[in-house]
Amino acid sequence: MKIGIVGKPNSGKSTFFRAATLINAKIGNFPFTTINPNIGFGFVRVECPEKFFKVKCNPRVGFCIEGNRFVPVELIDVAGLVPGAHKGRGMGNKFLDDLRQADCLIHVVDASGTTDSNGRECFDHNPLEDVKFLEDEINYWFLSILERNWKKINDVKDIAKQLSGLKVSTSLVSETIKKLNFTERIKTWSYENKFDFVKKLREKINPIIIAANKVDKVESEKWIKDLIKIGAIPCSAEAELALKEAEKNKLIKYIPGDNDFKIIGKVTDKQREALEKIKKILKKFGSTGVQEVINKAVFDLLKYIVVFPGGVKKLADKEGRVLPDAFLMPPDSTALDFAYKIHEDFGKKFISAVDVKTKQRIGKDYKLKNLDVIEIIAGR
Ligand SMILES: Nc1nc2c(ncn2[C@@H]2O[C@H](COP(=O)(O)OP(=O)(O)O)[C@@H](O)[C@H]2O)c(=O)[nH]1
Ligand SMILES: [Mg+2]
Repeated sequence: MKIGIVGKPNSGKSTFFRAATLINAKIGNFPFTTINPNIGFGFVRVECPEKFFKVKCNPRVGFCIEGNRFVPVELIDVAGLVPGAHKGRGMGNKFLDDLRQADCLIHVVDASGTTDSNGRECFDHNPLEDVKFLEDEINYWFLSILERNWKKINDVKDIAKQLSGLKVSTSLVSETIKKLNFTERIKTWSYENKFDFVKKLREKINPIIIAANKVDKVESEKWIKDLIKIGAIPCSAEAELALKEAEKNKLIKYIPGDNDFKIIGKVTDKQREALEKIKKILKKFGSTGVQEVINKAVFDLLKYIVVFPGGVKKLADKEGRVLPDAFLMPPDSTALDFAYKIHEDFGKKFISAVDVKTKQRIGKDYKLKNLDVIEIIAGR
């Protein structure tokens, strides 16, 4: 699972990325740290089944705080995007190449309207323009691939072939055409048809969630309602980063995504004042928004679920780790898919499975639910 963090310069992408990937090294085990400055691991937060089983888990990856399990997802801090990127302006082509890898995008928008389209400081820039601009930029990039190769394109298969680098399959092309009520005789398509087609396709392969960032700034009050109306999540990446750092320095107790924190260390007057300000943001919006954005991206946009391997007799692995693993599974995954995810041999030699919470036997076609704990029974 890879999530790209995108947006114009100075919207707060890197701050969001740092806030999301900063973890207290002392929390549990963590084999991977930041891969490089722009790629790292953030986390989705779910209720850990340790509560249900009344045990204490011991994650191999990610971590768990008071029954809140944090499961890693890869984040990419994509270079800033300026208008005209699809024509190669700025870091255009590099940007669009990064997109190829992402399952979905978090669009960090400056909701305070104090940066213009190119990322320069200004007054009163409408953030809704940024939303449209980013979508257009990607849509036009898709379109330019089609247009460039249009002479070679005769049917649905050819479209898929030209867009295969973007993980577009023939069936997805057909499905999209059907949704639009277009003819599969694509040579008859107008320019507008082509644009509508790539737009629909893009929504499927690069879905976008909007983080309405910098809500701690008063200027955001003018825009935030309209942003929420289009589904954006109010967010203060700077507040989340400050809380994570304070937590790391043992000044506060804070669980990422919570609507509150507790001061537990010696803080200066200045620190207390800053923390009080953040507290107000938490009260106003329910959280800093950073965790919510990541959770919404994975669970609402991509409709993934978290599934845990475990056994009816034993929830621990050979090393005695309780509920050591948590896997993100795509929508409609079955028990058999999960067996393959754990180990190819489990998949090949699958006999049956057990829902460990209910102790019910389930077959290979059983559709997994979020937070299922599943035991796979496989032959030798
Ligand atoms: N007030 C406020 N400033 C922020 C927030 N997030 C980022 N910034 C500031 O916006 C500027 C640009 O942030 P940065 O993360 O470098 O943006 P990027 O160019 O999109 O990576 C920096 O001065 C940040 O401190 C936020 O939530 N609130
Ligand atoms: Mg940056």
